[in-house]
Amino acid sequence: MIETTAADVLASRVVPLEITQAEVFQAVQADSLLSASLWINIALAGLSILLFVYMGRNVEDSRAQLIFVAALMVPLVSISSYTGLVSGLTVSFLEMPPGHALAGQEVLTPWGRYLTWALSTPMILIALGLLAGTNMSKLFTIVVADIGMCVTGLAAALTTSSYLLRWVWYGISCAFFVVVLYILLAEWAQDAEVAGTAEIFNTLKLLTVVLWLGYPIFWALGAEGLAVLDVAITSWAYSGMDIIAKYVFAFLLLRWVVDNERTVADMASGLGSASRGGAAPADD
Ligand code: RET
Repeated sequence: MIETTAADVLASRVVPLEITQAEVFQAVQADSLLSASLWINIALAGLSILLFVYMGRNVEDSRAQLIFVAALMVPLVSISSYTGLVSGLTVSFLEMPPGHALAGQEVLTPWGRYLTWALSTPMILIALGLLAGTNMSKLFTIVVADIGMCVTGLAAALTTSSYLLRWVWYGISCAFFVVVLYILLAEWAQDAEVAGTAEIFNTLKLLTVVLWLGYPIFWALGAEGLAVLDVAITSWAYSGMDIIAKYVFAFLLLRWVVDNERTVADMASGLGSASRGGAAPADD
């Protein structure tokens, strides 16, 4: 008589469907185009950290220091994010649901990206908001909407039960993104005029808006969406956009802050008094 133990059931039903972390790691390393897109970001994030610390060594104004800390967090989160991806820790092979172009196939899903965007993108926005002289309610709104965008984007990537629901999550994420774009383009652009930082703010705003629009486009075209582009090409698209949206962005911002520390220091203190609708300063 053949006895079936719990271990046999586990071995026959569960284990074959699971791919170990070591196998994911090997799969990532075996695709040289894919792994190069990750390693290059680890190297650039490391260099950016050293460069930004050096650039900020003499900054004394507290608002300027806060902008530096927020900007420095971007490559710090990034180096952790990409280390998670190359090691296979934050990458999974997920079976796509019926209706998807790759239905039934295991698609490499770098879900760690979307998770860590929930930490890095608020830092970018906090740095931009401080530059624009935002008030607290706009800063709170944009940061919450941004985290909402990243977390629902993560949900879109991880949903394997229904193809339709993947796109529902995608739609919710886009709705959050509209809030982010509105504050950047309408509210903060006006605040920056009042704060006297409009020129640099407008350059960084343009860079941010154009690049950030690329992320949902590549998600939709990549293997997780319509599967028009393959995994390695999509990964390079994200990595390329990351390089400009994070390291180049932060470098331009910090270089301006170092050269214009007085302007930053002279901005109204606190979050709000420089913007329309903020509390009026007392006369006495
Ligand atoms: C997703 C898919 C769902 C719809 C939308 C997205 C937007 C993502 C964005 C990401 C920006 C990331 C950056 C990372 C830097 O560390 C999640 C791709 C709207 C805008 C700038």
